[in-house]
Amino acid sequence: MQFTKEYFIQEFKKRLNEGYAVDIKQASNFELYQTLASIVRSGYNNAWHQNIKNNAREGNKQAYYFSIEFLPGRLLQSNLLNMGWYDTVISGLKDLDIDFYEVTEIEKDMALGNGGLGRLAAAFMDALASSGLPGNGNGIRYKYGLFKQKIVDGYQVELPNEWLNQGNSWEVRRDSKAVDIHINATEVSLLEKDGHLVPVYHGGKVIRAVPYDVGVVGFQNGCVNNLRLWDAEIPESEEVNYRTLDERRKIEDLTSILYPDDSTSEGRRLRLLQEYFFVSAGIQSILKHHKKAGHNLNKLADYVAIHINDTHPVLCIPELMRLLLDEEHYGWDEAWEITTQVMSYTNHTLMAEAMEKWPIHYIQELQPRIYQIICEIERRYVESLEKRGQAELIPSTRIIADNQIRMVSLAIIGSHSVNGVAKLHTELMKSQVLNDFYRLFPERFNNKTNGITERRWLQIANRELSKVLDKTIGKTWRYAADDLEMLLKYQDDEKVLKEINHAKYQNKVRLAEHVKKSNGLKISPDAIFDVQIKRLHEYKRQLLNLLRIIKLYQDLKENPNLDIQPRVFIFGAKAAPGYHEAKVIIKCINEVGNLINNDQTIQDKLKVVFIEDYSVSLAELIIPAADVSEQISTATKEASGTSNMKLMLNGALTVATLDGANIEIKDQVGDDNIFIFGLTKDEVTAHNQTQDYCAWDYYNNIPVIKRVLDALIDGSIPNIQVEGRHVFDLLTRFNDQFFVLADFEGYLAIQEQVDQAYRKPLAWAKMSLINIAKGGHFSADKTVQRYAKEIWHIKPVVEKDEAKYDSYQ
Ligand code: B1H
Repeated sequence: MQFTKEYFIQEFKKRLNEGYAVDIKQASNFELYQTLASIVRSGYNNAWHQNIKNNAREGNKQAYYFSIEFLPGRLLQSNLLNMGWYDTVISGLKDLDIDFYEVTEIEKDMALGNGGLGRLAAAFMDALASSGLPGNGNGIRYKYGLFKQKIVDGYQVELPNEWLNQGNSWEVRRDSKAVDIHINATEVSLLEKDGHLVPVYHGGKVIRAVPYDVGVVGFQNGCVNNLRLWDAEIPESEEVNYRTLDERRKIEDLTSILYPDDSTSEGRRLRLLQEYFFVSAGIQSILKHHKKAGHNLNKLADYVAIHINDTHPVLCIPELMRLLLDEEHYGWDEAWEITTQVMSYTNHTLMAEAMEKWPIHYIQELQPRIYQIICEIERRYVESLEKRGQAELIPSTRIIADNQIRMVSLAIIGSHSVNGVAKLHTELMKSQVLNDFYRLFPERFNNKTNGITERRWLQIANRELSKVLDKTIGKTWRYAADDLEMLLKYQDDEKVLKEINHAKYQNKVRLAEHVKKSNGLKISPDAIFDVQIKRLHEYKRQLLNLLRIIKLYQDLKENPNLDIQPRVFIFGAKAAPGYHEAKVIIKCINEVGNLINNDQTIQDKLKVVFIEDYSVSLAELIIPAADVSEQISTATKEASGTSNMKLMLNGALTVATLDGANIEIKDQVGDDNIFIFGLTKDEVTAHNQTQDYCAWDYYNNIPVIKRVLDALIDGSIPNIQVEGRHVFDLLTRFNDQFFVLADFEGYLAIQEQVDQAYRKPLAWAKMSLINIAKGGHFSADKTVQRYAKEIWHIKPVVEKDEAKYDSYQ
């Protein structure tokens, strides 16, 4: 049946009445939302079911993306868009006098991730389905998403994010697919069974992993893939072993929180258990499926590609080995061959402190058999290097060292592909941090620059600009992101440039309304909206931005008539709960904001807005309103960045260091349409090698730096006695690990250019247009298509066929 507006209205009324016994006038937004979601689900369920059946019947090779984080945000609008129902539903609801956008606000963000890494995993889910590729996600169904951030007296306060309280409309619990996981055995012994020696686990406990599946709807192609998130439960047969509430709670806790407190050994053990839990559940489930389809495990790599997203799921490697050896009775060599053919790994960071290492005894306690297998992988690896005459590479690349398991080593040794997430990152991986591995296995290393879900960031988030695009270049860009380049023809067309500026202005008005409500602060859409939105981390250098704000404020205090373009500095950032320095920086941003925002003498030329509880949904509001995108990490530190891509696609101009994917953005838009400054990777590397950097020299010799830093400690910014001193010390006594002071003057100079450029609205709009036009380059569709072709060797199984979602019952 064709999904028409009339049909939708009739169905909507019927379901609302059946579900809630109310009519439209009485219904709450929650009831309206649930009703709408149920119609959407019914619209894709059949395609979902068919897709699973087809893949099994045709024996299509499938990718499984294992990630400890998935950060999809809200799904209602993107499902509607992907199904091709968006306009019909909006118009139907309008006829019913319902405000669609108000209804969408009810949905809680699915925030099962911290930042870029989790968002990338969600983008890849969407892109796989939208490319008709058979790809599944495998992760954890956390009861609490990423913490809810409140700012109290300028400090970050973390509150639980109970996103599941009102249920999740998009998930389906699949009891029949549950699997059991054995942990904490105290001993493993070998027993003969059916002519094989099999390990028998003594002691320990069994946990049941129950999957909740979320349908991932492809963009107007009828392809619905599966995102499988696991929850932990106590199996009925084991109930007597969990007698106290405390023991039961331990199991519930397993999937409660996204990032358990890693300052205690209990928290760290819990995190490791989470890693093993979703890995074991996922791999068991894949093998079951494979065997049920009647395939031989010898041929696993013809049907299955398993992707390890950062090292968190690396236990995939020993777990698959365990199942092949112990349950399927393969010999080591054959099992290893299968495992390495199936596994591939993405590295997302080269920061030493983020490289996972686990104490041996944690893994031993978790599962002694897994530890045995890791030891054997290590033993054979060391032996093979000795045989190859490359013993000198053993210490730096071996898996077990200093009583710790190095997860990166395990990942690289057990995979056939290792990729970085931007060209520079891959180059640094090969030439510096993982160079010894690169010398051993050059063929494994490759680059896959990140991408973004352009449909969400443009079609859904920026309807104003989308309308301008439709009018100017037609609608093909909605399907093929590269067609945005057609816009280049209009770079000197005054009418189009004005329309682009106007769209931006309307988005700024919308954001200003939000800021008025949330922060009680009036900001003018005529000012430059200068945006830095990302996790708070010293290497991302929110501090560099803040120091410049202080500098501008000092200049204005000296000369209130200073001719600068009014600017609103907008921050959105969460700090990891245990990351003290990051929290100190948040406090400083807020107090500098308080001082500036309440000072009448500077005539509203500066405002500082810290938008609390930054999320995917807030990003959808902020990004379309941004004029300037701050991408100012210390060169070599940001593996890729993805907000840089979202912001350029929405016409913001980037102020950037030559780091991560900023470099590729520059290559796309050209030097004239981006503002580059700062130390290069070679300069940073040289400072690190020679240890010649002296932050005190900058403080003592450069008056503008001294003046700004002194403001942190001389009481001129109220309420940061402790925090101001802390930041001052980080930048001086602790020698400014991220070269903030070295880059400060370059940053001031480039921002002066931004100030000048903004004064010429048409020239600015032209640069903005070029950024939008080139934004299509960073579509996640293209990125996953490269993974599909070059790493996973999977092929599209669904061709574009919009009609499929219309088989609506
Ligand atoms: C990225 C992480 C990360 N890199 C450890 N590494 C985590 C590491 O909970 N943990 O233990 C969580 C996250 N996240 C980001 O990945 C990079 O910093 C970005 O530059 C990159 O764009 C993003 C996606 O590749």
